[in-house]
Amino acid sequence: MRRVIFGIITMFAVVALAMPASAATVLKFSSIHEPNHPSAYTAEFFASRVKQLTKGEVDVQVYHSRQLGDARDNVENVRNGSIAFTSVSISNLSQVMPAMDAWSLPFIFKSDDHYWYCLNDPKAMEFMKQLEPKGIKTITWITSGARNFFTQKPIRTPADMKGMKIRVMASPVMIDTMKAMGASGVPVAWGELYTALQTGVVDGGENNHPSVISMKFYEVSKFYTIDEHMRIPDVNIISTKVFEKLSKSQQAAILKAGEEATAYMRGAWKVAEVEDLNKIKGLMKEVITVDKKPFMEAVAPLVKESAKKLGAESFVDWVLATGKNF
Ligand code: GTR
Repeated sequence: MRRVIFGIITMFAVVALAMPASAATVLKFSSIHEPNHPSAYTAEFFASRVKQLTKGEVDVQVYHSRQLGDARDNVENVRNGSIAFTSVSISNLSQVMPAMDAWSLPFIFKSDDHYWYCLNDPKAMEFMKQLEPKGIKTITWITSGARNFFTQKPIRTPADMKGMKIRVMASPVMIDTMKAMGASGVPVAWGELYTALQTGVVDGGENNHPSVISMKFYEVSKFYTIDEHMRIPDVNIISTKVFEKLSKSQQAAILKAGEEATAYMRGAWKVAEVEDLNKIKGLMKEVITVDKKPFMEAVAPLVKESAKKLGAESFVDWVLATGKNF
């Protein structure tokens, strides 16, 4: 009898051990970046911290390289809750709320320090809260550095941009900025830009050093002009539909992992920027560092005008005012 009871107990124990305490909640994270881009490995870092902090209750699965869609699809899929997370440029959120395009305004941040000063001020996250009624909760900032031009012909002054077609995101401010500089801004999806450069649909694009390397744009453009015309943050966002279904402690863990991801990425980004600019120097015909002044002058009227048009005047005024300290 004792052996039978012991056998039954052992059987239950084995079954209990084989079963997880409760099945983990699996949440999808869509990244448009290649695995060697800091944003993609920050998504992996975020996923592993969420798992640790929730003791395995939440399993974030990262899909990189647009496997689940390009930026615009990701935004829609986060809104409808079919994916939980994405990292996206705030420019691409202007499709949801035009005021978000204020972040794309050229030269509003004086430097990387000024940019981080603003991001770390609660006002910046307050601004992002406007998206919550639209189904998007911003978890944290994912830096995206400063944007520069990669083109077939050299750009040394705005006059060289005349007639050029420059790829931009689907952002009215980016289109207006290219126009003010003398070029035309052509919206093309991120995943289609390589081919657009190769086939001459556009004469150039603009982005940060790590993206030029991860997307191999150096293979299909010759000149790299460093003018740092924009610093548009990416944000790690979660579907409010998904967030609301999580327990309070899981929500807190996600926000904590987000904060850690920002800090992690800030360091990783610095390293990638230095390494990737060096690679660009070896891979492209010429890296041109321009005098920014004529570029800034060309777009100066646009900043005030657009801020007003977007209904983001007080936000932009605050960003510009804080720049005086940098
Ligand atoms: C990258 C950014 C992406 C995307 C891309 C683009 O720097 O990290 O979110 O916006 O630029 O230009 O489409």
